[in-house]
Amino acid sequence: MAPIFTSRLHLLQTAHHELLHRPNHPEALGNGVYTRYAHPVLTAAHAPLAWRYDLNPSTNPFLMERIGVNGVFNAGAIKWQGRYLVVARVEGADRKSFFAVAESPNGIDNFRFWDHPVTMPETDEPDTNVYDIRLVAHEDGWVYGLFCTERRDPSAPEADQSAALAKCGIARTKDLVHWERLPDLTTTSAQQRNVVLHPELVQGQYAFYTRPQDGFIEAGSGGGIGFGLSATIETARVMEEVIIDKKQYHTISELKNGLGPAPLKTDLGWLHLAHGVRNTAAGLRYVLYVFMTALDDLTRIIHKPAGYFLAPEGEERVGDVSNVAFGNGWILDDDGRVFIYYASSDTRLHVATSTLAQLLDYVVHTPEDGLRSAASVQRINELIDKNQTIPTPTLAERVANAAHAHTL
Ligand code: M1P
Repeated sequence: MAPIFTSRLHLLQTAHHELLHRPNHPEALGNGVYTRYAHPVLTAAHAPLAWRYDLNPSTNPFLMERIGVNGVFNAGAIKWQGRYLVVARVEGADRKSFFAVAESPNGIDNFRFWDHPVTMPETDEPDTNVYDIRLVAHEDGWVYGLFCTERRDPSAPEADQSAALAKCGIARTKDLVHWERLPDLTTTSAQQRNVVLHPELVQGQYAFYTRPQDGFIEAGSGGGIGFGLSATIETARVMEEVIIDKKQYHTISELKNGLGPAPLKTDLGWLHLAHGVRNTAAGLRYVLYVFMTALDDLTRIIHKPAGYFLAPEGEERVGDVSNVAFGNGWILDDDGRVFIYYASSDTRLHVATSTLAQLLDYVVHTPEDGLRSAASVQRINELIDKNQTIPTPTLAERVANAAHAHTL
């Protein structure tokens, strides 16, 4: 065996092993709503060596990478037979995305891809690119994956090689290995991305959260998070979309928004994670926000904290598409912990942990957006006034509090 092959193989395997086994640890303090973790849970470097290298020394004597992986991000998530699974968007150096399952024993580290990426069947109209899957364990017994399928816009002139059509692809599985592809969702909108299946039937029908838009990038006259029903999932058709959360001037969702994962059912309402997009001189900025809809009316928002829940920070701000936080997967665990899988800048996948109790407190008690600077000042003044009614702790209490903080 060529020495260069042997030594490179050893170095590659060692580095890969260390990366996959690197313990993750929570970042200090945080905002009390959720806890970020120090390391991304998945990156391009987590992709198995066997996906990227021909490991035969006679056909790859330099042990060079044959197939490049560019990024691992925007993952759906599910707790499956006691394991924490994400179905990540893996993007190759060739710009094609595909899905791959990675699992972890604890949801925060030691994520490892299954041996093969997902073989997603195609419809009669082959997908050029598939991405951003939302996993839903539906009450009908199937696990559904709804994702964006993108194809070149057939009406675009030959000179325009970037015009694309986005639709919602639908597939279902019982084991996350074998997927049955169903026809793409039909709606009245020109384009659809960020479509999510509600986990329960509504009035005996399949319920979809949509994001109608006119163009591939611009929401245009469409936009907002929509909601509609389809009598069947086998040929899903949503002919009427009610906008439940519209884009709004001078908010984090001024340009567009879209739902993240399927909502979590709670005693207070359906808890939603979504992303909002605004334009800046430096390009689009994607942040995550949270809202809640009524249990008896899925189109009625009953709580919506102002502004963002999570925005890209530090290194998260830089990547292939910088200044992007995007989340399409979360897991509510049996003990009330919530694992929020969010990607940064279309490059890597992170986790933040919270609890249902914290998220409910956040969604119910965070002030709503007053939509004017004066309203924001008024909210702060109200908080200051409230805080000024709290008695100042004595010196003895301050010393005791400091001692307690050290023990945490
Ligand atoms: O590049 C940022 C995101 O852009 C799109 O999101 P949206 O449909 O809301 O514009 C998607 O392509 C998403 O994958 C990507 O992270």
